Amino acid sequence: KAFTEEQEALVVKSWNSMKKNAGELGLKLFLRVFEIAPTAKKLFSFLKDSDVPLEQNPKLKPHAMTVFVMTCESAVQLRKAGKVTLRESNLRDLGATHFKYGVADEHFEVTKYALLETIKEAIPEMWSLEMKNAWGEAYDQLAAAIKTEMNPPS
Ligand code: HEM
Ligand code: ISQ
Repeated sequence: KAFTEEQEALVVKSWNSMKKNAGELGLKLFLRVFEIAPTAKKLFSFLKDSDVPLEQNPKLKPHAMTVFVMTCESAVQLRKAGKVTLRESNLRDLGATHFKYGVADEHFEVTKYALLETIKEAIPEMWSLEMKNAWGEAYDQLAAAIKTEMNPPS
């Protein structure tokens, strides 16, 4: 499935209007994921061993933004190269990390749903089916790339 220039533009345009609130949105994304899948909290080392409330965890915001930023980058790469082009080593590390912490396919589904809902609520006036599909496709391709590297380390 080809990723079009229009789709890239939809992702980049909406991200540009969201990124000033990136920390806030990232936090919302996390909370939404844990609302749907409370047990996913246990996957994150910095949440498992922490006494401070989730919203005050200093590691959360920078961490939470990565999914937004990387999905946006994925959209740009998909249009330019037709595939997700993280550096080979980075992709391998990402796969290894997610494998190590026990991330499952269902977690990727929940996170996709939460990501799309978070964007919709952040920019209701910009939201459209086309935008949903563009972010969804960029996320799917990125997730697929990570999953292919989710194997026991060799
Ligand atoms: C760590 C990105 C999906 C759970 C990370 C890191 C990045 C990242 C950049 C940091 C890697 C490192 O520290 O070496 C992404 C992207 C995703 C995705 C782009 C989807 C396209 C998921 C999903 C889950 C998940 C679906 C489960 C709900 C984790 C966990 C860690 C992690 C548990 C390790 C946190 C720790 O250090 O304790 N992810 N992730 N990720 N991610 Fe994801
Ligand atoms: C998965 N990996 C890294 C960061 C995340 C933030 C929110 C939801 C899922 C995530």
